[in-house]
Amino acid sequence: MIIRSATLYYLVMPLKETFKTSYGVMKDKHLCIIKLVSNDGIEGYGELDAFAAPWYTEETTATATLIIKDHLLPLLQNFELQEPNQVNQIFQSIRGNEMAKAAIETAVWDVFAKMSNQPLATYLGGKISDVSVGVSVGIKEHPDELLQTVSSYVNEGYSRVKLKVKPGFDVDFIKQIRDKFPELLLMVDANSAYRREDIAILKQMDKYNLAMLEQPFGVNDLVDHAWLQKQLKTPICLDENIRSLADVIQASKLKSARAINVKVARVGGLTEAIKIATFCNENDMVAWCGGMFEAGIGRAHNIALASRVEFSFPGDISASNRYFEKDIITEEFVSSNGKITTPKRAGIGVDIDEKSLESYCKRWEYIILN
Ligand code: OSB
Ligand code: MG
Repeated sequence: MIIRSATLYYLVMPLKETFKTSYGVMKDKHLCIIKLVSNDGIEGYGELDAFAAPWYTEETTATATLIIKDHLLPLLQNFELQEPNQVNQIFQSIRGNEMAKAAIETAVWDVFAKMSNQPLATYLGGKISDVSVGVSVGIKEHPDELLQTVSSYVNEGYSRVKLKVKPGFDVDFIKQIRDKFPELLLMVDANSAYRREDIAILKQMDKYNLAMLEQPFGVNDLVDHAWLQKQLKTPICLDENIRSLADVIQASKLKSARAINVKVARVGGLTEAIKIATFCNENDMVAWCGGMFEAGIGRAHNIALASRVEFSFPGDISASNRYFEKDIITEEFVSSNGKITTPKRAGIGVDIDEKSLESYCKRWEYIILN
């Protein structure tokens, strides 16, 4: 299979609800939809989920599209691909830039799954047809406001709730939720907002039977995370620290964490995500599927990945309507009883809603690879 063309659609999608993390506030999701077309005319879709500004990782929509156009697509030009895992290998010559790589790599997986006439989930080795899903809730001004939001998601049936926390917006908020929902599968995500000096607060959080504490310390602080994990019963989950299987191996050797938030975008695509999940499974770590406020295409890739048996813990994969008034696919993802069903048609199994795509699209580029 040879990729013959790529189209990049630059979208800005307003979020239904402003999302606040320890990094700041997000109102709109910037993303690119990538359409690749093979020499046989098969279309594969990928999604570039870098944000507009480099607050989560270094990449932005602008830097990632530059890398895609100037460095990644040229590597695929006239390259006869035998199978999708090759893309991960070919892209090794480009350092970092995982989100740019994932956008192209996932689209290639879609082409191959369509060529073999299988749903992407099956093609990836997925066995679960109803994927357990959770919801990630932003920081609120007051615990009552948080309680209201969490209650509505619990009523919708989500299997797990993740609360964003930062100093001053942590223990009281967690207590309020835990008191009201003693049995809820509850976790928190600090997006790197704490330091060793905050150990007393972190030990307080440890009392609320949290399923995980995600990324409490800095993005390179594997040693500090190991120091913290020794003192907590709550499993630490790493997010920003992890860009590859090699990073997970380091974390495992240092005992920095007992769980990994596997984001397809942050680790450069599906091949690396599966390698990480496999390693975790064999080394007593929990792997689960994270999210980046994906639109329908990125969401389809996440759901396909999460259909593999390694992903036993509910992912940050909510229904389309948790994020956007209208998604860019014709049949939006819905959750029922905390589960989302994997699409049954070949490839990602969802179709672009052209009208919706157009309504969010600021510009597009068509690139011929020959
Ligand atoms: O830290 O997991 C995170 C969203 C954007 C950037 C980072 C994170 C998140 C989320 C939301 O937690 C996950 C989702 O529902 O897509
Ligand atoms: Mg996180």
